[in-house]
Amino acid sequence: MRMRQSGSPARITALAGGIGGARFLRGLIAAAPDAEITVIGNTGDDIWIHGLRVCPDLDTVMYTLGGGISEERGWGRQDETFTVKDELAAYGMEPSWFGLGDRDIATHLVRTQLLAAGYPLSAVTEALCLRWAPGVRLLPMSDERAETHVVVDEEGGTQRAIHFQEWWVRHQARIPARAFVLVGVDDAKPAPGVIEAIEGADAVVLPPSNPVVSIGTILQVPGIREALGRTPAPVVGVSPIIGGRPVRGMADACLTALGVETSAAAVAAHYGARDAGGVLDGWLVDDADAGDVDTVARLGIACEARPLLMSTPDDTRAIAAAALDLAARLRS
Ligand code: FO1
Repeated sequence: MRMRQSGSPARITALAGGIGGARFLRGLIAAAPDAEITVIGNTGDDIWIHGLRVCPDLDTVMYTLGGGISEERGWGRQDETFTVKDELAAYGMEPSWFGLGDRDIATHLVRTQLLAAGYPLSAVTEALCLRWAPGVRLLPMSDERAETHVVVDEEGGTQRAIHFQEWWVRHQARIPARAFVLVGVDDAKPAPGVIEAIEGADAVVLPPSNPVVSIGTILQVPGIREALGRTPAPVVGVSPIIGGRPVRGMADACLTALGVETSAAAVAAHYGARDAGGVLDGWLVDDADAGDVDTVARLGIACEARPLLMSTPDDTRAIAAAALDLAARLRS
């Protein structure tokens, strides 16, 4: 593995979803300040709202690392107002359940205009990042549209698919998901630079993002799972489940929909060991799940227990450093 003087890997690639993933990335930058970090962002949450293209997970990474995030919400901008949202509601415009902030709308106006001008999402994301300078290269998983829809029960025993955002925001994931469908994924390709970032990395990290609708979505883009299977870089993940519960968000509702137990070991098994056709070489679990270490190790995944709560920036840096340390030991 190419290492910098500071001992951190030279090139790190991370697959990231929204809030938990973005917070972890702040720690990753602190743990490897002179590494080149590429983030492959989930775009399955993307949605057209009032004629604007909204990319929640790309924006959460960009705002969080760029210093513009609303810390209390974990999404959207700090110092935000919702005047336009209220005006749209006054006209009776739906959906009214999705909160577009006034500052945030500027991002979507820029993105929508650049997309309309014919620029691919990867170029648009690069342009938006010129302002925010997140300190990483942020790539969408694909330039093609692939949106997560959720199959839910309807009255009368039929089922229908609703956009992920409607399930997540309007229904707070409280109606059971029968399946997740990534609409358009068959025609989606990895965005430019994505495969190279995986194959050319010295370490690949899976942050504690939602393993189903964030990391799992990225792994569905044709070519990405295969690239993870063949990269010489060790692939180390951080469990998003601590003590049988997700730290935030509704990963449990997502895992249940797939019939996967909400546990650190079950998520590792769900990702699979690389030498068994999966994607993981290493897996960090919280001390609360130290009892899972042997189970995970028997899957062929190196597993270590340590505190995983990202309570402070220094805690987060230490978690990221532990992931990089495990990767370095797996590589040597
Ligand atoms: N999440 C909510 O719970 N309520 C909202 O009204 C909401 C609006 C919103 C607007 C822009 C954006 O980028 C994200 C937004 N989110 C909202 C969060 C979003 O649903 C999730 O962050 C991701 O899709 C899942 O990671």
